[in-house]
Amino acid sequence: MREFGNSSGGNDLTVAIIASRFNHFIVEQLVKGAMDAVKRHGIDEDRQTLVWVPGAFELPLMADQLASSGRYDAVIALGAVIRGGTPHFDYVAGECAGGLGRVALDRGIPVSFGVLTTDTIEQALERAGTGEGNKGFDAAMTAIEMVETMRKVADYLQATPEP
Ligand code: INI
Repeated sequence: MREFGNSSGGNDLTVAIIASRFNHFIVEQLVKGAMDAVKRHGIDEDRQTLVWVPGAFELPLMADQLASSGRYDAVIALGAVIRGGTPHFDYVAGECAGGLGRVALDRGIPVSFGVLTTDTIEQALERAGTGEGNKGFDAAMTAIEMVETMRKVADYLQATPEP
């Protein structure tokens, strides 16, 4: 039995963080969390790029531009879509999630979904706290883990003949 995906290391990653300015006071906490995770992995600052876009709806297009450049191992997308009693929520959140997923599949690199989708500002703040309770931190950890695991699986597939 072969197992992949149970370790992390690797500080040779190049990552892009994209963040939406909408609900900036929440998203800036997610950015801090993501940068904390990236730093804990020992990824140098010159291997990190941070790009701000107007809202969560714009995240997929920016993710696609960065992912298609071939310069990044992963993209970490951060935002906060808060329902606030408007149907706009469903359109923005749906397009954002679907678009980011499509970029990952089209471009073949991890694009992690660090976009809060909540009913209230309070719920969003709870998920943008320090340390463990920060979805930006989680999204960055997920992206890093996926790069590491995809590399290992690629190495394995290349080195091993089909049975
Ligand atoms: N963008 C967000 O990131 N969060 C929201 O909660 C939000 N709401 O509620 O409308 C939001 N709207 C803006 C949207 O992302 C686009 O920037 C805008 O529609 C222009 O394309």
